[in-house]
Amino acid sequence: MVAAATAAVQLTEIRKVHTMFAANAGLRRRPLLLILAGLLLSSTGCSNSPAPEDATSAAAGSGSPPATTGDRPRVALVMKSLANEFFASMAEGARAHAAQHVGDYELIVNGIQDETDLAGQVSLVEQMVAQQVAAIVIAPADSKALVPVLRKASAAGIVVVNIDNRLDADVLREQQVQIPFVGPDNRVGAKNVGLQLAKSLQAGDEIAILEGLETSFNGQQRKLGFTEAAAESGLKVVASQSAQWEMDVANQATAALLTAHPGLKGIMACNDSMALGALAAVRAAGRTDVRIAGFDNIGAVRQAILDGQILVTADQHGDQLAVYGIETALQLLDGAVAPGDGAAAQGTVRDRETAVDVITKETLSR
Ligand code: ALL
Repeated sequence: MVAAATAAVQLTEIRKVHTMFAANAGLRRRPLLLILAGLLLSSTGCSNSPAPEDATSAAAGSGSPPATTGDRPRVALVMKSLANEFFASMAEGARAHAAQHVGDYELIVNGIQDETDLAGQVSLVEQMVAQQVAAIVIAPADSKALVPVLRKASAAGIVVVNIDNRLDADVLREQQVQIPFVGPDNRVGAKNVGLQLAKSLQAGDEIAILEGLETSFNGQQRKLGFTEAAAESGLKVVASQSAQWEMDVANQATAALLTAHPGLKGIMACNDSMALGALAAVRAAGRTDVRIAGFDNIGAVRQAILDGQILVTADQHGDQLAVYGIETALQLLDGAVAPGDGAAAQGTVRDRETAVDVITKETLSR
């Protein structure tokens, strides 16, 4: 009982810090949801936007304005959970880019509120198709489930660019749709993070992996990278389970793991939200000997690294990911190139691999 109450208090504290950093990332210390709602409402092309509370569908409308306003194409950024700071900074990056290229395109920003709301994301794409945007740049919540609706978008003449979480290659092939991918090598990124964590542990030490949504390719790749790092370093993976990218789920999972495996020495979390949830559980259990790794480099985790509470994370430059995707979309809209896959011929857009860097106390203090 006492432990559960302490855990709840610590999770609340970590949430507060998280919200503060998210607000700072989005600027002016407003609560995260308000910032996100603000982002949505201030995006142009959202004339039918509902009240800020309904941020999920704020970019959607029933009307069908043309793909271009004046001679500017409308580009829709469709993200995942807007409760995750990773996507708040992605939106900020995209908006900054749009502001610098006002004459080139008009940006519509939207996303879902819950990591597992696949139907919500499918419906956002449908709404963007109905609005006849010129391009959709999407970080899919699921690597398979989004393909059919994106094929529809593509068949409707909309340029589609996949960022962050790669769509399933087999399903794309089956559905005969070519969508370029812009994003990092998650397996390599996670392996490097895992190796860094291993440096502070000893061969034979027990670790656990907190996975993302099982149906997301980047989550699967990070799990593989962590597993490889553990194997190479002689660490024993005693558990690997999904915490669905979510802080609360990771918090409960970690509390249970600490009870089931009292000798646990490390936790490799496939994103920073889950690393923060794990940290709260570790602190609530009074454990100071459990090392934690994350992935994303969000503000609250940077602070936890500086404070010595989380050991390492990966910076996948979320604020630039959407920008690269938008640039690819604009190139395709230009008509000089066509969409293609990694092995595409000249005159097509190839996949673009983006950077992923290991972040530690040392790199942050440079
Ligand atoms: C992934 C991103 C981030 C994020 C996660 C949660 O696609 O790469 O690591 O934390 O989505 O939605």
